[in-house]
Amino acid sequence: MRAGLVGLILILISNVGSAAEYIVRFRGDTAKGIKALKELDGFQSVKTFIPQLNMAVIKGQGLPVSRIGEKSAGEILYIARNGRVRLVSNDSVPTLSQMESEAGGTWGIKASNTFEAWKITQGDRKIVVAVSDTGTFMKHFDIGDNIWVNPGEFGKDANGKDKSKNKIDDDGNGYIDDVNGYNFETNSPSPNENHYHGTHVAGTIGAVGGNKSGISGVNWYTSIMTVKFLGADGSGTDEAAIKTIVYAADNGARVINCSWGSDEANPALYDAIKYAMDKGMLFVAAAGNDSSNADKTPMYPAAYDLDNIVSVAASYNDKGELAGFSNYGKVSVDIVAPGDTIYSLDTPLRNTVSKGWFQYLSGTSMASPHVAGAAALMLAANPNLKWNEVKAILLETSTKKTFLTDKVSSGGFLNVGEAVKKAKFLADRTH
Ligand SMILES: [Ca+2]
Ligand SMILES: [Ca+2]
Ligand SMILES: [Ca+2]
Repeated sequence: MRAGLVGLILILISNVGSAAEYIVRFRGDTAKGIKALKELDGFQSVKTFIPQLNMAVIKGQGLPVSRIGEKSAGEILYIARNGRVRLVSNDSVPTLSQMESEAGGTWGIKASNTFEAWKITQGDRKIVVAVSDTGTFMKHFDIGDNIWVNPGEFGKDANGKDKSKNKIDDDGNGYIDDVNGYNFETNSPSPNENHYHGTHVAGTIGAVGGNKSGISGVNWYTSIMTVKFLGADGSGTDEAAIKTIVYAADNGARVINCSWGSDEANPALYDAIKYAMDKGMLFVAAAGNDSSNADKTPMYPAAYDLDNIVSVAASYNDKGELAGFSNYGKVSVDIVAPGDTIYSLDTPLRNTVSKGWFQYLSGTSMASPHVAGAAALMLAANPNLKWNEVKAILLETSTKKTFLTDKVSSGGFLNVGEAVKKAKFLADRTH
């Protein structure tokens, strides 16, 4: 009896002490917003600010959380939970015996008619694609040349020091030494991989082509900006996810790939994607691996109702038939792309069974980068396209399948060749 009572008291005490994190959006003036925060029951402290979105991340307890679209009339527009999201690849046993050849392409590259696109363009390093994920294994021989280099953090400073290591924010973007992107998991400059998911995604978009080794991504040449926030366990906070999106939009990415999500809608994350839309960035997202109709059981961010989002379902074959794990949805999912048993880059230094340079993974996580890669290739063919034109062409040129009519809004399977042809046609017509 006594021991039980002591246990109960301890539980009560620990509940009193447990603070949660929230993301708050202010109406306008930050000082007024903070004053309003201090009057809130349950508010404890401000942790950090996201100035581009007029947001603060705060600590508190039992604060009222708003849904998307709900805004108060006061200084605090809304309060969101600082929840967590997870990557959406399935656990799979890597198969390393088979090396899919570079010139022959991986099955996903072939099935999505990418060879036709390569007759027009093989990509362009001027086009920057952000990968918001677990990081990129920078030392992989088949990605190194396609890693984004921030021109403002590259070369020598006035004192002859390497700008990428001088501990100075040379380009004044708020981040010190962010030469290849940024690590929002640890708040440090190096977005190097500590998992394997992000490197695999980056490889599908832009593993170096034409180097006669490994594979080719959808783009032989591109610039991968790595914005890391998912950790070694494959999860990360909404706060850090938001920061990856804002960073990418602010620093020149035309496209971002987000192969992660959660079932909880978050108005702050929604607003970050809207901010990216206003900056002209296309947001390509994995539809989710719950075998669900996402119109009824959504996964976010893919299912947010925002025009710059392309939500991607996964196919397991070259006909474009849906993989059993893939989410679908006539309204909220847009297109199908290869996403089962996809061969791409691995991280040899990770401490697991594989330790190889390449591996197979499955998931809508793997389908999404085929579409993000296609968008980058279209922009290489026609850099003047706006995000809404890129999206419209991707959906319109997809190969229509009757069995996909009720599954995704386009009713089609990604056709990179036709999409790039259309992009090039529009470029030629306007010049
Ligand atoms: Ca900087
Ligand atoms: Ca620097
Ligand atoms: Ca290669």
